[in-house]
Parts: sequence; C-alpha cells; structure tokens
Amino acid sequence: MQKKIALINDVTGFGRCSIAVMAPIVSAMKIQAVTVPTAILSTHTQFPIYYFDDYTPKMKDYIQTYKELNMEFDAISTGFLGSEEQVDIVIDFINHFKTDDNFVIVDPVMGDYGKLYKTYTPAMCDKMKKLVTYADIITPNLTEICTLLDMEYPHENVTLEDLKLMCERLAQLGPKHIVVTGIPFNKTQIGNFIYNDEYDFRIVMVDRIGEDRSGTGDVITSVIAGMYMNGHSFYEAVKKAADFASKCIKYCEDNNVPNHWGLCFEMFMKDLMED
Ligand code: PXL
Repeated sequence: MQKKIALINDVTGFGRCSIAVMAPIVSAMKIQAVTVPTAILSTHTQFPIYYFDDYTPKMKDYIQTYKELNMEFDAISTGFLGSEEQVDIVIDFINHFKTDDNFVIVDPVMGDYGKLYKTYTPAMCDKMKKLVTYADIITPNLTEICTLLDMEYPHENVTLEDLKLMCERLAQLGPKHIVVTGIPFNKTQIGNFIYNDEYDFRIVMVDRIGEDRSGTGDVITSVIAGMYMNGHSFYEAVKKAADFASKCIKYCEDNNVPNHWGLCFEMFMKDLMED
C-alpha cells in the first residue's frame, strides 16, 4: 500500500517553507502527505511583516477525527511549532500514532545563525527538549543543537570533535539518527554532520553558494523523510537531501531569487522521482 506521512507543521502562503514545501516533495517521492496545521501564516517570520494565526485551539478536534478513523501513518514529522500547548498536542499525537513500525522525524525549528526566531520563548525551548525525546530522527542546525543542549553557539569554526560530543549528548535523549545541517566549515563549503549508532560519524559536504536561504531546512528534512521511508539508508537520505537542496540553491542564485523567498524546488521535482 502507498505510504503516508503526517506533516505537523505550519501552512505558509508565501515564502516556500513547511507544509508548502514538504507536501509536494514527499508526494514526488510517491508518499501521501497528511497535513496537520500548527499555524497559518501569510508569509514566514523572516519577512518584516506577516499574518500569524495560531491553530492550537483547533488542533485537538482536527486530530480527533484521525483517531476515530483509526488512521495509521508510516512516519510522523514535526516542524515549526507556535505555542507550548501545541507541543503537548504533538506529543499526544505521537503517543497515539507511534508504533514499532513507523518513525518520528523532528525538525526542531527554533532559529538560525546563533539566534532564535522571534516566536521562540525560553519556555518553548524547554518544551522542544521534551519533544526531542520522542524523535527517531532529528535534523537540527547548529543554532538548534546548541540551544537544545544549553550550549553557547560556537562563533568560531566548530570542530568535528565538538560536533561528535554534541551529537552523543543529544543521542542520549533518544534520537537514533542525527544530522546537524548547514554547518559553515569554511568560506566555500557547508557540511552536514551525520551521527548514529551504526558508525562513528560521516559528513556530507556541499559547496557554499551565496548567503543562507530560508526554507532550506524544510527541503532537507522532507527529502530525508521520504528517502528513509522509501528504504534508503540514513546516509543516502542525507546525501540526496544535501545534493537536492544545493541544486535548488544554485538555481536561486543564478536567477537572483531573494534569500527569504525559499528554494525553487519546483524546478527539480523530477530528481526526486524513482521508478
Ligand atoms: O523554514 C522554517 C520556518 C518554518 N515556518 C515558519 C518560519 C520559518 C522560518 O523562519 O517562520 C513560520
């Protein structure tokens, strides 16, 4: 039977992030996307203005129908969460729908470049630490892993030894597979540091092209989720995700697409399709 993933994330009209990115990407990978909105925004929070409608009060009733229909999911993915109460709703969702055969992938969307997003309070950070304990796969960037471990953001270059220690600490909380995304190793390359219990660690390097772009994490997490669900190894999943994101970023650079408009993934959907 065709597989399904629950996408617990925001619905943002303009800016290519979250469900607007993840649903088409997993669909291209033949996976059915079941969306569970956490908030509805006109544009994402990196724009100077945005309309933000918190969906928390509606989520329980929304999810209740899936419980009553005895729905089953092959994976549960979580992304941008807008309130503390929402994290509890997500944990309840996982407790209900998690089985021995499916997996939970958490993108702890909290911040970038050493800074937390405007909607992120210290209480939300604590809640996110709780959510991490339910994750099989987690895809933090450097800002997010430091926040989850109560560490200072390393403004100097981070070493492989540092990354390994950070991942070991994060893995103790629960996640089996960790990838720290978008690590600025030097002026020309960006690394994705992969850690799991099968091997020491591995790195997927890609060329650094232009400035950082919003929505990159959403592209990467959805490709990883789709690849992993389709039976590829975690390493293969991360490699495909990094290469795909890199190709989209190059297109954006070549066509002068503003950094906060997200990645033009629509141009390369064919790359995600397998026979
Ligand atoms: O791409 C991460 C993301 C997702 N959702 C919303 C955001 C952001 C990043 O800024 O604002 C609403």
